[in-house]
Amino acid sequence: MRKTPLQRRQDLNASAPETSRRWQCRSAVAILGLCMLPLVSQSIHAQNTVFSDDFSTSASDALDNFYRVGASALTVFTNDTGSLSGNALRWGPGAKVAVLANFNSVTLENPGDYIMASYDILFTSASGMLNTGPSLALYDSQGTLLTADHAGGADGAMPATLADDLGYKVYKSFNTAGDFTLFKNSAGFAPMRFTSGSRNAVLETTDTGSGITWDTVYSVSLRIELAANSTDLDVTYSFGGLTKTYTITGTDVLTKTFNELGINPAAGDHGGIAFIDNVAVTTNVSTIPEPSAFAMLWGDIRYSSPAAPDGESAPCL
Ligand SMILES: [Ca+2]
Ligand SMILES: [Ca+2]
Repeated sequence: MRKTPLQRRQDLNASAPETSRRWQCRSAVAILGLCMLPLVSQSIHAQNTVFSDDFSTSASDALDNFYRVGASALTVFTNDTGSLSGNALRWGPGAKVAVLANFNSVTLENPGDYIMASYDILFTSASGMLNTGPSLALYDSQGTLLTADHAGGADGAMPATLADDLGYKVYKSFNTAGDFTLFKNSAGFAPMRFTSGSRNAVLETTDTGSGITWDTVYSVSLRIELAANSTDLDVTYSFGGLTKTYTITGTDVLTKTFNELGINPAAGDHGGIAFIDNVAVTTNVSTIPEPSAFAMLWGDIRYSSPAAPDGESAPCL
């Protein structure tokens, strides 16, 4: 029987809630997809910061994000020279101490994956010693993290949590010959450059002809990238305008996982006064959310959709 215009309008109204619910479900899926796209894209291609500290929240005698490895205490002072800004971490004359920071593990799995650490440094007074200078290291903690200051000697025995670490360290001295060095640290966290043997095996040393000038800010960096053969590590390390590259091969490849940062402005004989600032560790390794986090987000979408006419929840799937 042919329906009247009134009946056809009533039929249309009756089907509207279902149509609306389906449309909202599909919209929610579309919105979720749009929301996830930049997230996934960012995790694959973007540079992610896994650690940073500009010391802006540090009290004068406390380090928020670092542990001390060495007998000398450190202090935070204001210094606005060059790229230094506000608070900076100050090493006193003669201080034999490194600092260590832990961060979420980064594993280099695919060719082109990299991790890079950097900081800015300023020396304001000489110690009269040239066999010292800044170091920067990246380590694999091997599952045992330092979780409190180690106030023993920086050139002495390390606690068990540090004695198993594996990593690489760049060092620039005040000398102009044999002054720029890449170390392999296969016997634990090595705060100083002069402890010999496997503690500080030399991978490469360069005569740069350049010393270090007082009252000048330099950037120090160490970048480790998985090579095209998925086995070697391509390292780029720099101090100011000096840059070197080195490919780590064979048994020198100690680890492809890094979760620990080591810094020492006076990694040799007693140093002068130094300030560091703008410490950062970045990587291009993916940081896609954990499946559990995705499930929670998806659950929110499913159960926030409008209720069905009979009052039951209306999941989209
Ligand atoms: Ca600062
Ligand atoms: Ca360890």
